[in-house]
Amino acid sequence: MPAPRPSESAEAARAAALQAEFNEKKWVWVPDERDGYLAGWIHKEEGDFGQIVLKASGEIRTVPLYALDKMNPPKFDRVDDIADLTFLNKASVVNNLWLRFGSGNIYTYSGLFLIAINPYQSLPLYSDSIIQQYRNKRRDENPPHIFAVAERAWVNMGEERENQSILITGESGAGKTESTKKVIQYLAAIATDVHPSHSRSPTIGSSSSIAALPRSDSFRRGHTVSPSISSGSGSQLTARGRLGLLERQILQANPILEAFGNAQTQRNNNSSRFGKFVRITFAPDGSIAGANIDWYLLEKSRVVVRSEAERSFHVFYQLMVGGGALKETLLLGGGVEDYEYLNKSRREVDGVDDKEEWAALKGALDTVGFTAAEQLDLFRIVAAILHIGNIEITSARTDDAGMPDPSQAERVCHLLGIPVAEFIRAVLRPRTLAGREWVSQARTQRQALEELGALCKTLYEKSFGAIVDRINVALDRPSSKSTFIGVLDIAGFEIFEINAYEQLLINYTNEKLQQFFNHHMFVLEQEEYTREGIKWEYVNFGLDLQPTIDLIEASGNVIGILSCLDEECIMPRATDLTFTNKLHGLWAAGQENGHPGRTKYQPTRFDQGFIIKHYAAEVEYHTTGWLEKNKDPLNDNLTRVLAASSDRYVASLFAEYADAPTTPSGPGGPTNGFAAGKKRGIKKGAFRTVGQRHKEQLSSLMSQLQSTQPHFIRCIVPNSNKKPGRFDVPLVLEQLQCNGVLEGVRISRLGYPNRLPFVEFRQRYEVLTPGIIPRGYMDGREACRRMVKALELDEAIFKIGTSKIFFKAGVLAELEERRDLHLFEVFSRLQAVARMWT
Ligand code: AD9
Ligand code: MG
Repeated sequence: MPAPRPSESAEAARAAALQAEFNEKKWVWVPDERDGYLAGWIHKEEGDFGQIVLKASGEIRTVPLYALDKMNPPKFDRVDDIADLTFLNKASVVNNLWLRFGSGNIYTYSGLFLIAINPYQSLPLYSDSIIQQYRNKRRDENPPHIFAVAERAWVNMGEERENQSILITGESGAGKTESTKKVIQYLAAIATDVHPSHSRSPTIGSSSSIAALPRSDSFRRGHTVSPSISSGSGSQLTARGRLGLLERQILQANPILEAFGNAQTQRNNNSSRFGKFVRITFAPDGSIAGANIDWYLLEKSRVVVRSEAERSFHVFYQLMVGGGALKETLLLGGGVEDYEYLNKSRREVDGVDDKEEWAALKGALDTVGFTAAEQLDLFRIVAAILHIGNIEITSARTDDAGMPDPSQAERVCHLLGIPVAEFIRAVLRPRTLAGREWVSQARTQRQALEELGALCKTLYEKSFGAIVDRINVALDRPSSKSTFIGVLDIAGFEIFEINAYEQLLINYTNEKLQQFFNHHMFVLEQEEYTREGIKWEYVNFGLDLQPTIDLIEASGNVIGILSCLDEECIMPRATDLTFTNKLHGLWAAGQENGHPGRTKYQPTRFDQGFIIKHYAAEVEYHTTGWLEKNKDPLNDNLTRVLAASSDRYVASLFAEYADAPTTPSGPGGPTNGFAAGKKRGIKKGAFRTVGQRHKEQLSSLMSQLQSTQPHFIRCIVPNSNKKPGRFDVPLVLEQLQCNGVLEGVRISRLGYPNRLPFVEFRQRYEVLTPGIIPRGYMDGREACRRMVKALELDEAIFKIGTSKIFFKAGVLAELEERRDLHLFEVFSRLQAVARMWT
């Protein structure tokens, strides 16, 4: 055996010294309100309590023993994969992330997860040479990285001809969208790299096409806290023209989506206010064949209201600042301050030039292939919304709403291609059924304003949907031979001060995604154990989450929360309160008839609401406004006017209402388009509730995901100030709980989380069993068997497979300690010998 190099032996000595110091005391993690956990050692144990000396301060604390977590030996510091820790507890998980983050490693594996911590600064991690470093490499050949995940998806797709998905979740501002861009950047680079001839761009040919790839906007701006708004991705690319048209179009779809779907919020200057699933399809030769985008839950209410510190969607400001002559066509005089829907809250974002972003948006629309007329359609809707916001509604005699100056409505109607008189009537005096008579019913000022707000939300959402459809027309080239890699960028679990219907839908989504993860992990574990010929008897932990899911989505014999809400939406005189009481009643009945979700529900005692036990936490929901939020918000007087618009685009947005009944109707009063649709059996799809639509979309997403090999990325916000270098332990812990990383750790502990190939086990621990393994060749399995016997390990804490040995949590720590003790003795003896010679 070659003698170790000096640096190696120095390193080994340092490690041994650390371990020796570690062995002197019983190290533990002590929970601490401010810092999460503090390192300390047990000074004394008395009954159920321990006296702990804190390492940093020397302070002594008395802590119940159950609250303490064991510390991993120093050998495990900064491990690439948290699953390799021998003590798998919350404190060790977060400590490892903290240590790594402190040394510039924002990526860490935790079993099947890649954890990505937002660095809030430009790190040199995404260059051309880094892409090359990850090409054709296995996960364990490189430090953890998002490129390694993309690489694996790509390789698996090629080798197994199986679709892949990459599921990215996290809190707002955690870096999901940046991560999505990096995955797509990597895939576009390698697909072009592998098949440069495929690209249709004439300038292609250089093998280093990666050099032309976009950096994230924040990097381009070279500023940590600066928001990354749409333009960056791809604009450099276009300028250099290295990639083929299709690849450029795919990358340029993003700035369009971000202009219309992102906004500045308190947590993120470029916050996505919708979820998306982007599938990149590949031809059998590995070249990009097309792409397709699905979207979820656009926060359309933002066009009307938002907190004072936030903005509406970027496009409004871009158009107002950059629109130039187009503004005249759209009758937009003045500036942002002149529009009610923009001037009540923040107007600018630090470091963002809306004019520049406007140019980037126009460039992206051109690249993707939106014609001038199509672009005008989109901006006409944006302008119409601004004009609607400026319509003045007054309260005249009695309580009736009035519109003293119709000129504003005229502008709106001009842009939307609808007759002014009908529009005004639909807003101020819609016709409704009273008994058997059709009558015009006057609206109050508030009702009329709400109707206008609802109109803007619907217009915006429908137009957003049309934009995505149009992008798909440009990019989607389905073919039976292609396979895809889908990237899901969707908001993670949310627990706010007040949790509303939106939170229920997003948390329901995350519950399903977590179940998908648990199930996937279960299947993989089972496969591994079967491969290794090991018996195990766990229950499928994929099923753990089913009761909560049933509670929310069940329909048919037993009904869940969403169906209950749907039913209540067609009941005359129903209110949020009657809905809540009905839910409570269902739950009470469920206790008797055994509703699968009964243990996961609880009525709240004082507020109008209920509590759901999610995997992440118990969340209290307030049901105020749920009926309205779930219903079609527009009265059908208005939708019919819009469906009959002389403008082709506007009419197409409302086409589903075109064959709605010719008379406004419904038993429930003025705003019951939904009820009317239900009652009269209007063509399917016309009046789906928000809950129904989401349930269907989610189920379609889930079945797509189930046909893929999934990869999981969890993004983490390290602090609430968007600052580099700060790591707030309690904040990170909360996220690890909500995003399923700790759930993954929990289920891995049910099995034998640490596994070593026979060779590795023998190499490291053979020193502890001298003379047990004879010289010369010995079968790895047999060697392991002899070693564990000599080590006197309890049968219950290990399993020997066909190529690996599996351990329960904590066993490796003990072996490390024994190994160190042994090496220390050997070392002392050697030193004694050395002294004799000098
Ligand atoms: V939201 O739910 O859409 O509000 P995301 O998408 O999770 O949120 P986003 O990707 O937009 O967050 O990241 C927020 C900001 O963090 C970016 O604008 C960057 O300034 C910053 N960021 C995120 N990831 C990285 C990174 N890998 N390197 C540098 C980053 N900066
Ligand atoms: Mg985002």
